[in-house]
Amino acid sequence: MEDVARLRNIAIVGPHHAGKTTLVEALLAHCGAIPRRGSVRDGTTTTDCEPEAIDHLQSVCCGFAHLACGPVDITLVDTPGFVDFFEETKTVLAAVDAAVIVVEADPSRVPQTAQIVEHLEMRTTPHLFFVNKLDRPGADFDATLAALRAAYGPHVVATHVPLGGGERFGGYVDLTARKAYLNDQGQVSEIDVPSQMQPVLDTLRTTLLEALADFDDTLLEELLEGKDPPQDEIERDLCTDCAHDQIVPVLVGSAQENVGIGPLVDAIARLFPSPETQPRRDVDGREVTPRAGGPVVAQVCKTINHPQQGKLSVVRVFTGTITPQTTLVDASRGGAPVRLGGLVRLFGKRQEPLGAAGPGSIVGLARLEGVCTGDTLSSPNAGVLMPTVPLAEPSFAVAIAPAQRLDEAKLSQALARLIDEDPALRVGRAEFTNELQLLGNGEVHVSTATERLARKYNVDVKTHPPSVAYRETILTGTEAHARYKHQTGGHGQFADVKLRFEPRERGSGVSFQEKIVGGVVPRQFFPAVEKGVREALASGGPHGFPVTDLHVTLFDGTFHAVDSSEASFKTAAGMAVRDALERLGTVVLEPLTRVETHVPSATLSGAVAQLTAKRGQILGFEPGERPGWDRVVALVPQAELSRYATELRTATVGLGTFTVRHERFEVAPERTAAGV
Ligand SMILES: Nc1nc2c(ncn2[C@@H]2O[C@H](COP(=O)(O)OP(=O)(O)OP(=O)(O)O)[C@@H](O)[C@H]2O)c(=O)[nH]1
Ligand SMILES: [Mg+2]
Repeated sequence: MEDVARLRNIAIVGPHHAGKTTLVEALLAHCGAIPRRGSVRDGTTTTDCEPEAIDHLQSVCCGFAHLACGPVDITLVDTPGFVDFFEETKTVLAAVDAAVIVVEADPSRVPQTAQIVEHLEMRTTPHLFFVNKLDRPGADFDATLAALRAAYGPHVVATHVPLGGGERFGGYVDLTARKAYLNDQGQVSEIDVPSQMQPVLDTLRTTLLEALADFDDTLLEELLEGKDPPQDEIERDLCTDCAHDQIVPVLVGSAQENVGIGPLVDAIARLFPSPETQPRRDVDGREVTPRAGGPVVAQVCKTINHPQQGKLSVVRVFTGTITPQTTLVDASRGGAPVRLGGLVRLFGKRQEPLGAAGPGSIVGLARLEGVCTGDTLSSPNAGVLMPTVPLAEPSFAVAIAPAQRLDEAKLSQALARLIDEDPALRVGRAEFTNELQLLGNGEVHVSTATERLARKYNVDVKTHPPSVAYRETILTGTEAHARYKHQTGGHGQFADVKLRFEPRERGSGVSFQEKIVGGVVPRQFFPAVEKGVREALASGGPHGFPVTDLHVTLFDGTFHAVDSSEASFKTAAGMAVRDALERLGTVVLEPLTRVETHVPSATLSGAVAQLTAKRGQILGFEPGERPGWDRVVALVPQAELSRYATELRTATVGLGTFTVRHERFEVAPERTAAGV
């Protein structure tokens, strides 16, 4: 079992395509954890092991790997960068102690780091930036650094700078040690700092020292006296400040070309804290300190359902030591006992059996049925519950049905397993249409889930955009008379009704009343008439949609002492309804949705234009939750919103979010009504 001080639990985070999976591969190869690096393009990386990731050349869930490097044992969590998968990343961040944010050497990509940085800052998780892809033509380190500092403040400081850039990118300069390293085909050699770079390096080094001096008075005095502080003092400050999330170092490199990997390993080992100094708090605010002995407290940060190997719950052990024999309970489910089916360490898709997992470790627990992501597992009576990460409401839905009708039960089982693995997905019945829907955080999230359904659980499904719950109504009133008379051998059937139809206000539904005088229709048939009316309206008007917002009165009729029955009155009522609707004609009502959209102010006009183009009616503007953000409230026809999650992202560099709520039904414009 490792000593807790040796452990580093690091998430590799950052925007889509920044090079995270490639960087993990480079780190593993650098430290000898894998003999040869794989590539994203060939689908041979350690952490993109799910077929859906390989097919789409992008990570679709978190992947785990570990490496031993000198004095430290590092667990790396490769996270998916695509915004749809952010909820998964959020959950796993609760299990790590620090994060490397990978960002391309392109200032226009910096805004895409906002969500993750905000989350790390909220959790005060120590982090650093790794400016990647410096080998690419057009790579611009200076502008990227400036954009990072502009976005996140002066405590974001370069500790390394590239030697050249683009095609001439050849290595890096370590600003604290004032040493330059040339990278030639993976061979690193120290060279003299190029003299033409000296002025820039001096400026950047001063910026670094000044930032450190904000937290160290001795250093501040030395700087004021014009002294050059000794390197060990700089290093010490950097370690303390980074571990306390006060300073955010910026490192440089190319994951693909293996440049800057050594300094990154070094930074992870030296600047980032071990679990020893990162105690967590339980839901009551009590500190959970990592100790090898004593009761176990662990929390599930991810669930993996493997068709063959079964279920695996990935946990972060906060305190205590788990062995395959340890007795654990699920504290989040009333202390239900759980049976450990094995203890493993994850390396991509490989599972390595473990004898014990001490405090601070991230390990897999096999076959824990009934245990979900977020659950606290502990020794019995530990009395500790860890806080869970609240997940965002889904923003995208598809209607889902099995391709084969007989697979209905199989589908609902498979959906349950799918949600077990990815709690950001939901399954529900749509309001008004009662359609079965799969909901997630975007089109890609949901389509990845349906691909997984087919592959892992062998259920082929049909999906389509959610049906829009159109309705019909009448705009004027009328009366209708229907007589139902049928003679079949013995008993006949007879019923005669006169119904009055009047429009009602929007949203009021259907109401029914009888105004029969003199018993021309006996009381016992009133419910049958009402049932006939309601069923006929619900089964659809001339356009085929349920008819609503009207008042129906039974005001006259006749009956036959022998032949009248409830069934015949119900039939007659239905006939009267159809006759009235045919004669009156109906208008189509469409559901209007209240949309609250939250966007960076710079993208506001685009977001508003988009809503207006969707026949949206802007209700108002409010300042956003963060500075530089705005909220727009609009009323938009539901029919226009099926791809809004994707379209809004396009209009807001991937940052916009929204919530929706059904507001009311309104008469659809003729063009829309004709098209449905
Ligand atoms: N030129 C260059 N290309 C790189 C570098 N790092 C990654 N790439 C390429 O960029 C693409 C995306 O790399 P990934 O490692 O999949 O990026 P990612 O951040 O894991 O992407 P997601 O998981 O989808 O968010 C791949 O084609 C890589 O080969 C780099 O340093 N230089
Ligand atoms: Mg990836």
